[in-house]
Amino acid sequence: MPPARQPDQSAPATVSPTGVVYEGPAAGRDPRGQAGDALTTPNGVRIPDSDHSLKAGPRGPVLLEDFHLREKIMHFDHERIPERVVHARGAGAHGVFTANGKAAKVTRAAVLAEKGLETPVFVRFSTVLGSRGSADTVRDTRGFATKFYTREGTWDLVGNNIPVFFIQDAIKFPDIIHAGKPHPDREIPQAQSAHDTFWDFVTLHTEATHHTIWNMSDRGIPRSYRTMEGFGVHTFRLVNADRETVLVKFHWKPRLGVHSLTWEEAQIAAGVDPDFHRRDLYDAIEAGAFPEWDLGIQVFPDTPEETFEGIDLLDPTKIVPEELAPVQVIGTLVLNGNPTNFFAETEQVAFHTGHLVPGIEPTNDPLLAGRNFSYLDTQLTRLGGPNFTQIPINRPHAPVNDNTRDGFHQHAVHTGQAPYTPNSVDAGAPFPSDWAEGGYVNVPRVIQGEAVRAAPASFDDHFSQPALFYASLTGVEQQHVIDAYTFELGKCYEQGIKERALTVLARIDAELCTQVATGLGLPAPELDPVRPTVESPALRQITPTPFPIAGRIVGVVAGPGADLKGIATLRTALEAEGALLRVIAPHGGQLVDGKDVEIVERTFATGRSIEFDAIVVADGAPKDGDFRALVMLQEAFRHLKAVGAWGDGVQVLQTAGIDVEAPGVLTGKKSDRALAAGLVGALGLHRAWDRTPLVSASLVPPTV
Ligand code: HDE
Repeated sequence: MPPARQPDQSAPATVSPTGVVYEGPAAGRDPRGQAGDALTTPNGVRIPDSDHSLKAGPRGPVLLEDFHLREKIMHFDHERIPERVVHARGAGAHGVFTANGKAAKVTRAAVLAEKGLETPVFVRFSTVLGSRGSADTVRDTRGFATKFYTREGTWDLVGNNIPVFFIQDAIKFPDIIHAGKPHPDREIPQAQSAHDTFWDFVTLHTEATHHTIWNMSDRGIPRSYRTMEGFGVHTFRLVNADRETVLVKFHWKPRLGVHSLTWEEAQIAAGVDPDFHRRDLYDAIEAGAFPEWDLGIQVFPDTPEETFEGIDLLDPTKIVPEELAPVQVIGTLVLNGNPTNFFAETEQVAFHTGHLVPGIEPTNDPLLAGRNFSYLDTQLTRLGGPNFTQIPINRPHAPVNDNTRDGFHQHAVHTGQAPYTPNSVDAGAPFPSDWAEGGYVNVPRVIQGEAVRAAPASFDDHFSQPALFYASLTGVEQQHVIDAYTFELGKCYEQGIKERALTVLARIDAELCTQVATGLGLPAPELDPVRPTVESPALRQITPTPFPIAGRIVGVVAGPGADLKGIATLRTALEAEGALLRVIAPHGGQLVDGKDVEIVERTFATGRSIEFDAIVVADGAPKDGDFRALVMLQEAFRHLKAVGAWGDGVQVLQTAGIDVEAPGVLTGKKSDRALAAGLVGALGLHRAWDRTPLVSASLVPPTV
């Protein structure tokens, strides 16, 4: 135990920052932010007026003695902290991770190993390139960072939604980020990779090819944070109770499946709802549709070569296909709480790859080594000093007795006189822990080698895995990749960069290269592509398996005179599956028919197709051909969403030019069980993929 205070020593009263004693969560209201009903200064002085400065007469000069003015403005002037240099835009949520016990064989970390153990977590999702206020739906990698408040200390798994990274060595990180961020002269484009410097970098550093093709696939524009996979990217070393080690890669598998936006949807959303992913996450949690992921590991023997089936496990640009090493589920994450305050939690949360607990160790992946340096550094600048672990969202849930002292924003009032070990003054405390006592004791490893600035030869293979990825996708997904490269490179000005990019694509797949070249109006270089001999079906997003539809949103176009009973029937069926129904009408207010009442949640002016996973027209909806309703339906149809109608609502579909026989179009005489079941089934498949040939959703018409 820490030493007791000396008899002659006193200390600040044990009050919260608001001057009130905090009695813990059981006491109900939390007085640590605000207390009392009176408006006060930060020092608790009650004030009569916060709208007028103290002046010498109503028209006179402001007096320097106005301490309230000074304090109020001083604090406001300092409300912002530096945004994250990368991953500035994000959204977070609280949750709980429950281990299923299967990892006990491979790790001693209780958070992963102890069956049924529930560990509180905070997760922050993010984009990489954009500023704090940038749009959610841009094409980019997404961060998936999880802080586990384990009883053995804090463990952070700071991953992404793409299993590989752009670069193999941390020393290049400033370079790739400088290339991806807006150009330094005009500071445009914001949150975009579709510009010269990004493509200049990734075509000169072809190790980036694998990550780039994932970005150009639908993974770069997720439907929702809830429908993303997550990956630890690096290989980690797990250590079990017998001090045996294995190498592992971490995977988060969303229970709702992996789904994306279409490119047009992503672009529309960036304008009409830049908070699209943030809103989706918060709304789902508020509605009780708690997002869930299974945490899985791929396990590899810890051999001296650190390879598996010829794949270098230290190379963060390589995956190990799941068909070679299956992902074994070891626990489940549920996000069940929104933050109370964005700044205090989501903005101030500080992740660090070096936050590890006994049983989880890093490997020699050179990217991971650099990260272990970087994340502490960045917190010093962002959070203003070394005591950021004392900020509420960063506080460990394990006892801390660390002998660090002082520094900016020190909240602790440490007792004792001997903040060092061993000591004979404070009765020796605190004491080190060995392996048996739960100490973080590294597994001994032999480390040798010449000091060289070099990478292993296996790191030189830059094309075989991008080719495997492309070959493994379905035809529809491949077309999206072609569209994305054509768009992004089409936004570049430098001819040389586009030509170099085509030489990279030529190594991946001849057809991909030819189609992108056609779109750019350039000749396709003829280079021998890597021809993958196997495919990895696990890399596909489009699968015939329907997924749960919790949190999906169905818009119902209605208006005065619409069939409100039919709407209520449909809502009941959707809510039974955890989905939501929102009524869209020409104007706000309520729709009333006798005792039946529906609240209009979106109007033709405020609603847009991208908010809905499916749109259905109710019997009795207006037939005046309002273009806003028609555009909404046409967009949903073009984006391959389920659309439908019952009763005379079908006429509205027809006015919008929608073929009611097309795949994914559901019609019925009434809003009945069959219509609801059809809708639930269609939502579970995410999109009516076989409608693709009927709509011109592609930028580049496929060559025959
Ligand atoms: Fe990060 N990264 N990173 N990164 N990263 C940061 O840390 C860095 C890398 C990732 O929601 C920063 O607190 C270096 C890979 C996520 O708060 C910074 C290198 C992966 C987040 C930083 C990498 C990531 C960050 C910015 C190369 C996926 C957001 C603010 C060696 C596995 C965490 C901060 C959050 C954030 C540095 C590479 C994921 C500057 C030097 C690889 C999800 O420290």
